[in-house]
Amino acid sequence: MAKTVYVLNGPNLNLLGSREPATYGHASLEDVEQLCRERAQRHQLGVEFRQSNHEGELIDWIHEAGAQQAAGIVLNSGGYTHTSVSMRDAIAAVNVPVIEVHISNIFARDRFRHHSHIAPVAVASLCGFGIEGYGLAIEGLAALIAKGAGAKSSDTKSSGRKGKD
Ligand code: CA2
Repeated sequence: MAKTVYVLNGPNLNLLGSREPATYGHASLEDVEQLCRERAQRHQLGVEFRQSNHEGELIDWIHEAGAQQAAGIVLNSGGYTHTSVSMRDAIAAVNVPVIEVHISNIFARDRFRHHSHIAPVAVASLCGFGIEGYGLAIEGLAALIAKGAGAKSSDTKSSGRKGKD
C-alpha cells in the first residue's frame, strides 16, 4: 500500500490566487494540490490534501496523521505558525516527520512573522519559494523516507530546542 503524505493548510489559504498576488502569487489552492499530487506520485507517495480555517480541526488532522502512521506531514499552518502553542504540542505528540512550508519569505515580512512555534518541532522549514515550496517539501520528505529517517526517533522527537523558546 502506498505511503501517504498529509498536506495540511491553515487559515485563509483557501483564498490563494484571489487576493494579495504580490505576496502569494496567482496560483490557487487547487493548483497547489495538483502540484503536490504530481510530485508525490514521482515517489510513489499518496496525498491527503486538506485546508481548514479552524485550529482544532488542523490539530485533529495532525493526530489523524499520527494514528494513520502517515509518511509525513507538509504543513503550512498560516497565521497559526506565529501563535499556536497547541499546534506545536500536537506535532510534538505524534511520531510523524513534519516539514513546515510558507509560500512567502516570512523573515522578509513583519517582525511578528519571524517567529515560528512550528519550526522547533519540524524536521525542516522552507519559506520564500512560492508554491514550489510544497514540491520541495515533498522531495525532501521522500529523500528522508528513502534513507529510512522518516519517523522521528525518540531523541529527535524531543528536539534540543524544545521548551527553550
Ligand atoms: O507565506 C505563507 O505561506 C504564510 O504561511 C501565509 C499566511 C501568513 O499568515 C504566514 O505568515 C505566512 C497567511 C495565509 C493567507 O493567505 C492568503 C492568500 C491570499 C489572500 C489572502 C490571504
